[in-house]
Amino acid sequence: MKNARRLERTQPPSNAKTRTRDRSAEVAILMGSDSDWSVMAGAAERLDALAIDYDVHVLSAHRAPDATAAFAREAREHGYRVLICGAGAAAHLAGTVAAQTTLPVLGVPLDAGGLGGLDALLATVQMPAGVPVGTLAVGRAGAENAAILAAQILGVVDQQVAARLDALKRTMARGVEEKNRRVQHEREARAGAPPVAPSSSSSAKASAKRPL
Ligand code: AIR
Repeated sequence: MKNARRLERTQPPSNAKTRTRDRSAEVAILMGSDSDWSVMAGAAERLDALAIDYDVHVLSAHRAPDATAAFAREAREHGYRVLICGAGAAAHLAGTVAAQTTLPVLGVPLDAGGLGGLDALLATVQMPAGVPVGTLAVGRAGAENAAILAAQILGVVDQQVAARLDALKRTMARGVEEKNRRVQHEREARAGAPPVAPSSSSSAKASAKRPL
């Protein structure tokens, strides 16, 4: 029952791309376990939004070392251009993939419990000279940024992807402007409001909700 619940929560949703090799996905999202999906879905969502084709595979540097090495060795001839690897704990997936390919490898350290993701961060980022892994932040932000960085790599030569990335930047900037407008309105509304008569309980509440 416990396992069933865990799978329900973490299984790639039915719209996740798990294509066969005859499709032309440019990005592969690799994960050390299906339990990583709830976070790595962030990469898939960003790639969807940027209209970039991708595959998703579970591979493991430790539990399936031969399949992992074979995938990495054949990735270029299968048409992939960027490999995103998310793993937790002793997260050697990105490193072992990078050892077998000259494609850019982006590593996403995940918090698999225990050390809050610091274990995975160190395992992913501390690569020896000669075998780079572009390491992103721990967790969801890292997964999303890996997708955006993959798009930026593709966007060096793909003008359509570059244009979608420009649009993303504009959308983010508009979002910040909107947040700033809201903060300024709240401040103005507070400044214009009549002062509240102090009482012991209301002053405690007021200090808990200090104006911005
Ligand atoms: N993992 C799997 N093989 C090697 C590693 N490092 C990681 C997975 C997951 C964690 O171990 O990436 O984050 C726990 O996996 P599971 O399958 O036990 O849930």
